[in-house]
Amino acid sequence: MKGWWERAQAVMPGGVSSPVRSFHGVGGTPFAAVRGQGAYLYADDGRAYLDYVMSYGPLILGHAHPEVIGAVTHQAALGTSYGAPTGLETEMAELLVSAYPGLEMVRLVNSGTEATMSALRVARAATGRKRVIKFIGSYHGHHDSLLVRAGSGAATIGVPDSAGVPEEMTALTMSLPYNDREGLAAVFGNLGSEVAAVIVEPVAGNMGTVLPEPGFLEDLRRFTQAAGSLLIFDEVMTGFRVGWAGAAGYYGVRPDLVTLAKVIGAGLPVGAYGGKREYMQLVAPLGPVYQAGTLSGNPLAMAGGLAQLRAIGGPAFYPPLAEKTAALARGLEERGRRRGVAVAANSVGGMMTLFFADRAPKTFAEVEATDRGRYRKYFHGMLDQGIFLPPSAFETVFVSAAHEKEAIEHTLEAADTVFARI
Ligand code: KE4
Repeated sequence: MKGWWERAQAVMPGGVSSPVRSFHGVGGTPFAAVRGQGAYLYADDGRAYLDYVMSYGPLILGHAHPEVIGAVTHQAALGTSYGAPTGLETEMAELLVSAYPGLEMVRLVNSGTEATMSALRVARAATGRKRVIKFIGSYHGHHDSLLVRAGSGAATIGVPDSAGVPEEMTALTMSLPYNDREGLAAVFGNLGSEVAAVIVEPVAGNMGTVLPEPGFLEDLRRFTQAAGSLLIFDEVMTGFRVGWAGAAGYYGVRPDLVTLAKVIGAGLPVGAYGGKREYMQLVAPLGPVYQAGTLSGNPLAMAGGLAQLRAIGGPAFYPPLAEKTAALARGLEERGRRRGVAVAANSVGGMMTLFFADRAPKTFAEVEATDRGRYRKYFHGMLDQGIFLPPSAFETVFVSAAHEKEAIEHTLEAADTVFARI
């Protein structure tokens, strides 16, 4: 589409429907995508990119997986939305309950933002408390309470605390450094009885991939339990990405509430929040916590998500994906260091990030201290070689089942060329 970027910028803020897509974090002009197939994304100028953004997480089987497309196409012919309960959403809810540790009841919504916003409301209603704790550099969607010292696009464009959010809305939100076990102990020592919930990305993915230090998640479980606060695992990104039972299953720590999205919708708008029955029974129409959505449980999203989850099939899908992802991470580290470039990677399940630093960051402050100028050069060097990485040092690389070993090898060779000149 000739002059599409000028036209887009004329009628949409930054020309995009979500800020990170604007390349604001790396400079340059984004391409317009027209088709996805397997591990490849096709631009309107005909270029094919080996894709490691993968719609920021949902496409764990790759673009346009035949079973997903078949299910969505079939469902579309039956209608796009009914405004009435469907068997599809029950099947989705039953699948999530069967897969996720401690999940007894779930509500489907249309995005990760809706899921975390609603989970927070349930936690505040369940405890009768107001304060919440989040972690600096984590992103839980763009609702007021949690758009505080946020990661992802907010950090990318330098607005971790958004304009337009009254301080009254964030006064009840405390932010701690990720992995800060001492800080956590201190806050719970002083204010534990006032804390409604801690919301955490059990693997941080919105400051690049940052892993929980041993004991961090266990401390969160222990402190919240002792204080009568709820522990919310925001698994919008890690759910069905690091394992069939999410990060809760992977690390063996069970939250009170969990939020999911991305993979469970296979690229269609979806989110979910849920947990113990005692909490979810507070949600309307059963209880006093109001939450609703015109398109919640949408049949197309349910059909696509169910097809993807059924094609994944269960826990056995993840070890090969994790090994492929770890091989990419190790290979990038080896080639960067061989070229004298300080690089370090974090990787778990089908997600990873290469940081331009001597060692892999454990907090947002350490991510901020990485060489983001070099990341920009790396991003564009790889893009010139037909490899599309996240256009921000605060995002995560997603590997899918469609990324063959040859594609990983090609990526490593391309990176070697780029490391040699940045
Ligand atoms: P959405 O409202 O974008 O569906 O989900 C918000 C959200 C909540 N929790 C976690 C852990 C998330 O990673 C996200 C969204 N992830 C970003 C990627 N870093 C979305 C990309 C974008 O904003 O365009």
